[in-house]
Amino acid sequence: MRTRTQVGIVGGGPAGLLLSHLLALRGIDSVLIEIRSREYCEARQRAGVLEDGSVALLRDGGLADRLDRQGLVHGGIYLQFEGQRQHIDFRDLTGGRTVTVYAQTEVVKDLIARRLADGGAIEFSVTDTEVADLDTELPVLRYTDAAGTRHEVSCDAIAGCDGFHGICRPAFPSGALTMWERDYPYAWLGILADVPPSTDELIYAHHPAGFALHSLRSTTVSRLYLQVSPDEDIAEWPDDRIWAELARRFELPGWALQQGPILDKSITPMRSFVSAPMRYGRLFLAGDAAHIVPPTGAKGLNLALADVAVLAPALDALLHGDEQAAANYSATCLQRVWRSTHFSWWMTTMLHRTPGADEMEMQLQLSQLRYVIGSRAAATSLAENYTGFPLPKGDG
Ligand code: RFL
Ligand code: PHB
Repeated sequence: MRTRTQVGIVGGGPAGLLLSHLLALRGIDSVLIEIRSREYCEARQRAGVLEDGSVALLRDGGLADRLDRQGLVHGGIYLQFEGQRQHIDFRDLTGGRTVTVYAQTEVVKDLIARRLADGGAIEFSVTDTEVADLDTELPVLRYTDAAGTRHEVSCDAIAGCDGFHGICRPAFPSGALTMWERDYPYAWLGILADVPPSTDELIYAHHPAGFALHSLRSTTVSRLYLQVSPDEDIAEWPDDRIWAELARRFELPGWALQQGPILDKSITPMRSFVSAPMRYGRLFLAGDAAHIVPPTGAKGLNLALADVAVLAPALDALLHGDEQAAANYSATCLQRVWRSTHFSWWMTTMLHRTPGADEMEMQLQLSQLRYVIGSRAAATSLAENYTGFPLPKGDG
């Protein structure tokens, strides 16, 4: 079946879903295709921290009813090392900036519900997705829908929001992309637990046995992470072992980690990756399709949202004959991408134990952690990067 739309969107994660909504607000039609089912997309456990800029973007888009009611505003984080837990006060250091704890699952649920309520075209559970004719003015999106019908959609532009393993980045002609990549020799074992958080704000813990993070999803559900080896077998981690290891890495006199039923358990590899440019002809990449950060700085979701905040007005202008914002799209986004890539790498290498590293790594990390706690300038640098920089202004 042959059809026509203005923007074809590949991928129904936060980037693709928000883009389809921002375009709709500008009166631009899109078709969004997603290989997974709606249920799968809504249940996939990932990030949990939104920068103020991301919250404002969702609020300005009329998407924050539940976020404003259920999101938990945090004015800082704790850094734990050498047996002490130290607070970094974002509000004080940055003139009032905060972050909001609101799970990516909830952002995705809100976006899907809104698009469907507005009559938006989202096709879940598609197969055999292809993009073609990218350097023409009418690129093509092909897919087979859940009922088995093959579709060919002519588009004015295609947005590749299909994550790191998607088809859009590999559709760039060979030689069109430069890629930078770093794999880290550790992974995160993450759990979701049906237990109230044992902390009011996130705890990032440096420990000789490896990094640990205490995050949360609500006042009744906790999210915790342990540094493990990238080839770790999750079967080797029964619940008791996970709780014992978390208790060890967060240990503090007079404080106890509350335990509860584990609802979800998974291992995530850690990678830094940037590909540039984020555009080839009429194909534009956004979010994890173009860049990956290790989760230590809580930047992945925020970067994905920031990309599409730039892309929506750029596509609007392009569709109205003005090429300038589309020409600037990649360079505009990459500024933020590289800042977040550096910050995420810095947080990651300051807090994790490299397997086989000598004692010097530990001493350098502890010196840096003491500096962050002891110097207002160093703490401010962490705070302003963590809470995020203002989004570039859209041009219309
Ligand atoms: P997403 O969320 O990966 O969405 C991409 C969507 O594209 C679909 N897709 C396709 N659809 C159609 N055709 C194809 N050929 C397709 N190929 C793929 C996928 O099914 C998916 O629905 O990318 P997006 O929108 O750019 O959003 C980015 C964020 O999801 C991501 O940056 C963060 O979640 C990263 N991340 C984390 N970030 C944090 O800040 N804190 C975390 O704790 C955290 N945990 C994670 C994460 C990323 C993970 N992945 C990608 C391995 C845990 C995991 C497991
Ligand atoms: C999370 O809540 O999943 C989370 C929070 C902060 C991070 C990474 C993940 O740095």
